[in-house]
Amino acid sequence: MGIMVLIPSYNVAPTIAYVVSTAAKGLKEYFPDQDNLILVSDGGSTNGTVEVVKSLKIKDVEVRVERYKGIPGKGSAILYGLEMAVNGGYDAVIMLDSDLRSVEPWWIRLLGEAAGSYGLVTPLYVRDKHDGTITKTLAYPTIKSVFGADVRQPIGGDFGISSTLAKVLLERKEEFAPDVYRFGIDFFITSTAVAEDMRIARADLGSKIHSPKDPGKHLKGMFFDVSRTVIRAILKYWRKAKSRRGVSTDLLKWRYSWRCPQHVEVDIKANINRFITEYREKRRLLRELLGGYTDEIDIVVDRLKRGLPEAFPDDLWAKLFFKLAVEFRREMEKSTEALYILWLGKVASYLQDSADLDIEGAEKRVEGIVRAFKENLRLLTALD
Ligand SMILES: Nc1nc2c(ncn2[C@@H]2O[C@H](COP(=O)(O)OP(=O)(O)OP(=O)(O)O)[C@@H](O)[C@H]2O)c(=O)[nH]1
Ligand SMILES: [Mg+2]
Repeated sequence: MGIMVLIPSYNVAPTIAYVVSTAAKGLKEYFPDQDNLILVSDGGSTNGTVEVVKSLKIKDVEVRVERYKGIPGKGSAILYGLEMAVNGGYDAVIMLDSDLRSVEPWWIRLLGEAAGSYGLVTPLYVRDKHDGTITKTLAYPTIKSVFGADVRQPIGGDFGISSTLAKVLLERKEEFAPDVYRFGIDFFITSTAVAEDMRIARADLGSKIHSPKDPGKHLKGMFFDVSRTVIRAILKYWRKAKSRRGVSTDLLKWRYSWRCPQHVEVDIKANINRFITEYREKRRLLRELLGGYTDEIDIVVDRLKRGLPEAFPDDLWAKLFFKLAVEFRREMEKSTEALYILWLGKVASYLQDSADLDIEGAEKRVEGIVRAFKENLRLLTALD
């Protein structure tokens, strides 16, 4: 059959034409003589996105733009496309973000390996030390420690999904609702592929250059979607994941890749103050859920104020996260609210520590978080 390139879009008129035409080039060059399709799955854009796609004159590859129904969000757009791909008999689905500037035709070649040897191809990018803070502190440490899979970008967005995985995802999506319809979709995909024993690859895509966002403004909603999905995946897949530790992932490379991470500017002081303010407001909630740990969190606040290194120790972060993951079964709303506040503190501490580090140095800090997660896995035996 062929490959479907699936592009979720919402108000991306300035960037969508480039992504669609690059995907078309990649399909024509690397997967010729097949019935390929580019599906733009739009969430009701009001800035002319749909009109831009319709105006493109692309030859030899079918391009469609459709409006999905249901809960607004990236996940709804993706699940709509997966359903169409399964019904249409496509061999694989390649997801591409619609705000990408750095996508190249050969990305299609590497991600398209999901039509052959792999259940899931995940992206691997060089990212700024300040970028991807949900990945660094939560998604990556979890996939590497709890699931034992070395997938550095488990929520990277640009995936290659085999038809076998697509079917499993559609069967299981409701168990991850409602966050799976929003930004929980990526971790749902990765954790399900690992739990189902699929072969996983990492594709070295170079750099991800896309529309910048103000982390302070946009990350809160995304954090709730992703963190709840990470916890749901731990609760659902804990037993399978335990027996799956040590899943190896192949590295797929192209002849070249661009290494120019997109710069992300952060205001460290503002991050610290935000955490302290939120913590003071919600201290009672944290005491209720985490009991004696509030004394240790008070020390974190003090160390952050004084600009001391490792103000929020990795070990404490891992313990608190696992405790809240277990608590999630009883108190979902409260435990994610508490986790959000603690995460603000962990990010502030990470930003302070990595201020003078280069990307490699910061990467070592991230591996420290992974180690702490591994050392505290016993806290999850409460789920046995
Ligand atoms: N259809 C649809 N697409 C969406 C929606 N929200 C986001 N998207 C698309 O999902 C993709 C990823 O969204 P972004 O907002 O770029 O998020 P991101 O790049 O993963 O996140 P950051 O790394 O924080 O910038 C883009 O293609 C968006 O256009 C939505 O509500 N509906
Ligand atoms: Mg983006």
